[in-house]
Amino acid sequence: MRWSSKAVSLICAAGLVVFGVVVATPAQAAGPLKTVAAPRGKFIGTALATDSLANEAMYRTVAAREFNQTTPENAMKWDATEPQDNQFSFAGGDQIVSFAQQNGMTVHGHTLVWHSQTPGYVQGMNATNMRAEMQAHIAAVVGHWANNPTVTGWDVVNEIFNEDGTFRQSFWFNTLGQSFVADAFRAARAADPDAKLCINDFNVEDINAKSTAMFNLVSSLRSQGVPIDCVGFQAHLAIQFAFPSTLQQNIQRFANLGVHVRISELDVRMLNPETAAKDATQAQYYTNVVNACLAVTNCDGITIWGFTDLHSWIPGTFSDQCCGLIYNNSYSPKPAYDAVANAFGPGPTDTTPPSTPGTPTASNVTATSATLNWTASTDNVGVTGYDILRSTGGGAFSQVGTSTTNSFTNTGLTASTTYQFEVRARDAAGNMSAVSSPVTVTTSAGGGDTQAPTAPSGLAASGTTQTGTSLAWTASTDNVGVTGYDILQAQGASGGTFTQVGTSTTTSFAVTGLTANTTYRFQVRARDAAGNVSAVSNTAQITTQGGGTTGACSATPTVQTQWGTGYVINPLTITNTSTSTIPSWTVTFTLPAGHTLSGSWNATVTVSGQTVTAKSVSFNGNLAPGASTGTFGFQVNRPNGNTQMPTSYSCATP
Ligand code: 9MR
Repeated sequence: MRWSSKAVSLICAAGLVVFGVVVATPAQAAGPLKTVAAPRGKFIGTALATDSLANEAMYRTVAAREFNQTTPENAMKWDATEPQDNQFSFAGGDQIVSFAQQNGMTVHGHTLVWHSQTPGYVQGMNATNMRAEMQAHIAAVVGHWANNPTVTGWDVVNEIFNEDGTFRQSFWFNTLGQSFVADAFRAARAADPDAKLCINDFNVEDINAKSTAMFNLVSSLRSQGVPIDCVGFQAHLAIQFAFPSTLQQNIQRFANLGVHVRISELDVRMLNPETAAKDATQAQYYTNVVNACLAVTNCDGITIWGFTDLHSWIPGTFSDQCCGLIYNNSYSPKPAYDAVANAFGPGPTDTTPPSTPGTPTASNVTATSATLNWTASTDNVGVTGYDILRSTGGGAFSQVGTSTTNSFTNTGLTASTTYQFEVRARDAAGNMSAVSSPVTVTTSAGGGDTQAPTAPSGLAASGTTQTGTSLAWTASTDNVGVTGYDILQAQGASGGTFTQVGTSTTTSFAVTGLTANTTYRFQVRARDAAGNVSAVSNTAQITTQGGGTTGACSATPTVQTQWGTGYVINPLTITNTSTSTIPSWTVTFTLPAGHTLSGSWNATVTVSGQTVTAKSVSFNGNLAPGASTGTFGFQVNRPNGNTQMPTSYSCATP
């Protein structure tokens, strides 16, 4: 039911008086929410609190009926999981995970590294100890649920930015610098290679300085090979502030980086008292959020930060505000409930299961792991993923993992042991296919191969631009097979340390994110199926091209991503090269023939022929001497395969 003004007045007439507030009691819309969200390929979740789950039957009933995803509101935070150093307590998290498991919900872990709710023993450490403490905490907490397929992902770092896009001066940042972010993601990946690893923040719903800082960080971390898979937009909204009108555009630009996005903590608060009119505005905000997520393929779903106004963080934090959720204090659905249900649905419930996946084939079988591949199944509303089932030595099959592709690597196997694997598919409406025929796999003997691959040779760089270069080398050989290569990078013509910036399963790699006019050296090394690593190859050296400098400022492009018919330059870094503050800047550059601008952010842009002119906006024009802004970027369409890049960058003031 749409919450029309007519309906509002009818319902107000029949309203209930609860705690002195007139609260509407709409007829229940098409639901439950998970039934209307699933066919659209989105999850709909709620934050859950352990005490309410333990004490209130109604809370359990509604949560189980409506949602197919949950994020523990507090139970997996540091103060709950490791209140004293090395004393772990997983009871609260386990309680939520088992409720989720019983009710077909996935669990998103929240949160590993945060400035809040972290005990004092961590905050006072020196850098060496704090880094080790963080890594050990992540290993233990992520490791605890790593083999539980119900726990599908984690908020690895939470709320690391200030509103102006600078790093929050938390004890993490003040002690470790921004390196803690990459270190945290690497530790989480090591603890659970299958978990989706997210960065999460608030006030990043619109395209603004903070969300752009997050965008730049995610893009730079990914170009360095840091394992970051997803971005959470908390969406703690309030009707006294305008709806973030660029939400869809904003989450789309992140999705374009290849990450998944999620609305992670949605609520829409209002100033006291709650009224029917405010509830209607709130409902519209909920509609808008669902529509934005529906419009972006890589938006996986929405977690509401609780569901009943009876239990919400809002009144405790804002004493003059309330009522941000979709059920009222007495568990009656509010207009916001209808808004969510109607935005997702209603639609006929799909009952057709996906076709049975093909029999898996096994490859890369080692003493401890095997990779399975199978022919994808098909489905009328779309296959959303696969369950992988395993039997040991002819015993019963049980689920050992899930995959959203038609491939899966099972690790932690025992040497010289025979297993059987089957797969089944799930569709967007939750229907399950029949299981495939089994494949039999016998792991190799332990101790195994210790012979390293030969060192790769003939490493050469070509196509060097201001921000990147293409590496290619001659394959190495190995007795049990080369599985991939590590790419190592050092800055300067000599000295420095080689660090790994990526991996490749082919004999080439595109390096991105380099600084203009800078010398780099590269090496590669090979890995084999048993985990042996070769010696490094010869060293290839390059110097990136210079950026454009004119007068008081310079403009240096970074090619963030490119595909056959387009590319994104982000950021185009503007630096004040003069000795006095500049109030604003204007950059011009030339697009190659046939290239057209298809989007830009955080500058006022005009195009004349192939010449693009971009002028700073209110928050990124003012630059102190030597200061830079990395907020402006743009996207270009090009004829397929034409790899030319814009030229003639020049920067002027004002
Ligand atoms: O809802 C949570 C509340 O119960 C806790 O007391 C509070 C502690 O800081 O955290 C609340 O959840 C926050 C979440 O973990 C991170 N984003 C903001 C949320 C609301 O404050």
